Amino acid sequence: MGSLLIKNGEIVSPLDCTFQDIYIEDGKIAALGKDLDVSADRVLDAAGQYVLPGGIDVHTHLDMPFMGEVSADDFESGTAAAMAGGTTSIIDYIVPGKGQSLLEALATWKSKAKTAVADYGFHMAVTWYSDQVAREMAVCVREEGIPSFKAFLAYKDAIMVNDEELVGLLKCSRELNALIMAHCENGEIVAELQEKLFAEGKVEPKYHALSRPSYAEGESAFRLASLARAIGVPAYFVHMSCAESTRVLVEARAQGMDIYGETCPQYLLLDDSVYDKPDFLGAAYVMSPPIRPKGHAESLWGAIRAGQIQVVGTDHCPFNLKGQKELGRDDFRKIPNGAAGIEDRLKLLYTYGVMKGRITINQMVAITSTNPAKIFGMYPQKGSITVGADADLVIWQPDGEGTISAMTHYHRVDTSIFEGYRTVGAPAVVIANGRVQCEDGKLMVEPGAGRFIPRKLTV
Ligand code: DUC
Ligand code: ZN
Ligand code: ZN
Ligand code: ZN
Repeated sequence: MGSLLIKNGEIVSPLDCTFQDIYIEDGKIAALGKDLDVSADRVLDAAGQYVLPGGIDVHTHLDMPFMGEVSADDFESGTAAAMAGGTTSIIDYIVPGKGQSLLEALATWKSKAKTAVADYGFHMAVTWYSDQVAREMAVCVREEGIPSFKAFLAYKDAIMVNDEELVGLLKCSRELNALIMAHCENGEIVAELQEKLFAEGKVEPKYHALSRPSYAEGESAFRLASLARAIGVPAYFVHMSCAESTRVLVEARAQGMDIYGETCPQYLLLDDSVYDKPDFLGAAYVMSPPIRPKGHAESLWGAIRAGQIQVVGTDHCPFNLKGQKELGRDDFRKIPNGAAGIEDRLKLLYTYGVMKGRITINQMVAITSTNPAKIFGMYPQKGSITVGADADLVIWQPDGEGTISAMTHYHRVDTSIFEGYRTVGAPAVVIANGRVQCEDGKLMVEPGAGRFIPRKLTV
């Protein structure tokens, strides 16, 4: 593998910005310093640009069977879109069916991931609980490099776990030193409201949102925090969307609990008026949790600024409007839940976070790369620009405007929930494991080049 020298860039970490050159050899950062006197196979001049640690998206669903469909991006197209947007590593969810062996599901996901162009890890969803599940969780942690497990507290009669199962899971995580993450929405409340609305003839996409109120997220977040507290383990709220779960998070942390929070760009930037779009276009925004009424996003931004929410992922889970979402034309309950975002995350956070003064560029690096690497056991190999770390880097061009559109994105899906959104700044060069993967918007990725990242928790 060749060597690479990045000169004159402004390196951004969660704590500071420094002007240093970066010398890369054999896929790793080999030297850092002012005016490095080394020769390299290629020299990139990053004057006037930032150098960020490669983005890490710890919430993706690639090639995932869900609600009778399969998410539209597979590991190749999904990780290629990620690279184009400056995200060089992902953690994807393995979702076994109820009663299915976790290790059997793991084998399926290993084979799906063979075409990944970016490095990837796995979280394991636990959709049922038994002694067998506990034994297989131990194998995941000790032999497979998978120390994080997700419980769905929604999707009743499908993948939801009840409180007894959740308690089993939390106790098992204590023994294994693993992290339990949860999709917090009360599945009983959702099922009740779905049935009521549908019986009243309310079938359009907007009723998806009305069947999943923010109080159902708050309840479920409080329940998870309380159970984790009783059992004495940390916990992680995935895709937080509202003020209620934010309050739970802030309060639990104030009481000394190890609880972490994640949100996504759609909850920071959109409001529920998206469901009023004509011609079934609201279906593109059908995801869970749903997009919230105005006001909730400000709580999320505040919590990010205060360091209470540590991670912004995407919950990238695209479904085409044609042929997939439209299966729910007469029944919002049948619209496959999810949307794309893996390619857009950094641009959106830079434009609507950093440029709008809501967060600093250092905070952007923290929530998109360093914090996820630390929380999920990939640091400092990932998420840091230090000697010895993987050379996953983004040379970020701070100006230059663009527009997000399904016509031009690399996501393999026919709609964008950020259609028409103006962006400022973009990744000029994306480097993963020392190789240039994307330059000026042109991808140079190699299917199968992505490597599995075995993880071990340290925080
Ligand atoms: N929510 C979604 O919108 N899609 C995938 C799974 C989830 O929890
Ligand atoms: Zn979820
Ligand atoms: Zn998800
Ligand atoms: Zn897009």
